[in-house]
Amino acid sequence: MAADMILYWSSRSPFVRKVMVAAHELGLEHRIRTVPTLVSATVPNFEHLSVNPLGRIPTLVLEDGTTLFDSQPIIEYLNEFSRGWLVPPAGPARLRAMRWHALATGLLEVLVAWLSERSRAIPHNAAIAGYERKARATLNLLEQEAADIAGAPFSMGHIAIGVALGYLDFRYSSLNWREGRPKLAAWGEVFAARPSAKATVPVDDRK
Ligand SMILES: N[C@@H](CCC(=O)N[C@@H](CS)C(=O)NCC(=O)O)C(=O)O
Repeated sequence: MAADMILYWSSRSPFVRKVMVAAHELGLEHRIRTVPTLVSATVPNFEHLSVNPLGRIPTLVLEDGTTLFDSQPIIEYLNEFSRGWLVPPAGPARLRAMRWHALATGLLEVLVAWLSERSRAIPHNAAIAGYERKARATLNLLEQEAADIAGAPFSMGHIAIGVALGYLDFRYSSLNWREGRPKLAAWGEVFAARPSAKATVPVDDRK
């Protein structure tokens, strides 16, 4: 089947991974051509800026040329495009999925900001302590809710949580996030065993 969407992509980006997990879950991975794209908050990628003025990935370009920015609307589009089941249409199920999605995507934002701070020549220690505090507090809340997470139908909220846990293993192994969080750790294993998760494991190559 010919690819009819273009995804500006990196094997390291957790936000891109959210989109790729959704694409695999929905059976859309063959409809998307991935374009390896190097982005950075400090070094401009002028070619990519002409596609997305924010200079960010993921960026999805549809067949009619429409450009979508940000992992959430991209996943919502893919779900609608395929009449999928990752975004509950209404009611408490939707609220729960969106709430978990926002919580775990917020955790990813904290982790990415933390990574950038710790790679500075002179890191701001108070900022690093703040990121660690927020990351640990969010993980504690996810542990409290782990039984509900495990029991609820798989949704975009689950994708964000699973990707955040995978990103912790990828970049923050020293945080030992599983310690004291057995229920979340067990759910993390279940997520990691899904074919969509196995097909999208982060890799630290150039892009
Ligand atoms: N809210 C965005 C965040 C995307 C994001 O921050 N992506 C990073 C890569 S992991 C990026 O493009 N960084 C380059 C920059 O911010 O200039 C989403 O969910 O897609």
